[in-house]
Amino acid sequence: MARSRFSRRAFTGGAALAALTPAGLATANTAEASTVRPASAARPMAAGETRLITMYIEELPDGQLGYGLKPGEASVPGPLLEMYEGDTLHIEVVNTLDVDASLHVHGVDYEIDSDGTHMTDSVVAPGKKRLYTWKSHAPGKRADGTYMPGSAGYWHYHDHAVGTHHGTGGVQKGLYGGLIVRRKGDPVPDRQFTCVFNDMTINNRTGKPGDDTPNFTAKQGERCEFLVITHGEFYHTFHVHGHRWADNRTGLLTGPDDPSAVVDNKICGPGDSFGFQVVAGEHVGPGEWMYHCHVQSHADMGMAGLFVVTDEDGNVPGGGGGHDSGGGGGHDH
Ligand SMILES: [Cu+2]
Repeated sequence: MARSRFSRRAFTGGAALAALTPAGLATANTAEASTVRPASAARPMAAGETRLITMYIEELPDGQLGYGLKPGEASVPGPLLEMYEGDTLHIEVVNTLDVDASLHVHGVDYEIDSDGTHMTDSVVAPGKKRLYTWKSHAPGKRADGTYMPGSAGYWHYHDHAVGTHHGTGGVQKGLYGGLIVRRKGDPVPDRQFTCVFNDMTINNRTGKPGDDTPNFTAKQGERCEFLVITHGEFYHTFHVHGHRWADNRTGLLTGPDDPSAVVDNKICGPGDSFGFQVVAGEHVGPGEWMYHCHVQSHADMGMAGLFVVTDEDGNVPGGGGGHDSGGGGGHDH
């Protein structure tokens, strides 16, 4: 059986009104992106922990921009960060660019000087460092008796300074990444995948020949966690073949009476994020399961990749077998 082939068209970049020109059929995806959990420096914290990490903002050889945990290791997306509710994460951001850059986060608590915007004078000047502090909290009750939600969720961070007053250029070029905040007792995955729909790209890869969209590889039976983030100018719908999840905080039903809808397709617009866990190949077996934006023209323009589920030996039926998962879990996301 031939590997999946997607009809693609070129995306000429950035702006909302970017021209979209046909480029015909491209070869199947070969890019691999797989993170074996935990990625060492981004490891989850023990609840109540305080930790300091350093994030480097760098220009990549192809002109894109990324965050990285070590010099020379910036990537698009940036490293997937994890906290438990109650943790404090200090992030020293080193800006190696020649323009202001920053780190702005969704979902967790921070004081105004960690906002990461020009408006609050909390950006990092070229060649400088700045400390950002994120905190998270467990759910509880407010003094007035109302329920106070905890920080747990599938969140994300991004630049808010490069290119325009709001960081539009930084986000376009790849300055974004995922943040997962867990609640004590949440199931922990075997593998994690960050999928960012950014304008008409996935993780800033266009799906054009030589710029394949990421594939996410797992073994049958592994618990896989997807974090889906959207940036840019368009709304998208994330769909994965053969797998489904609960439309709630964790993507898992809490029991037979959990009223959450079970879905396999979810709409997401700029700034949104959601996540879920699935068991790879559960009830369906190994295979090259497509994931893609279900806005048809977006899929046609290249917003599609593979969730590659292998058997125990790393083979995929009909798929040519193997699909080396990116150097044993090197995390390309
Ligand atoms: Cu789309």
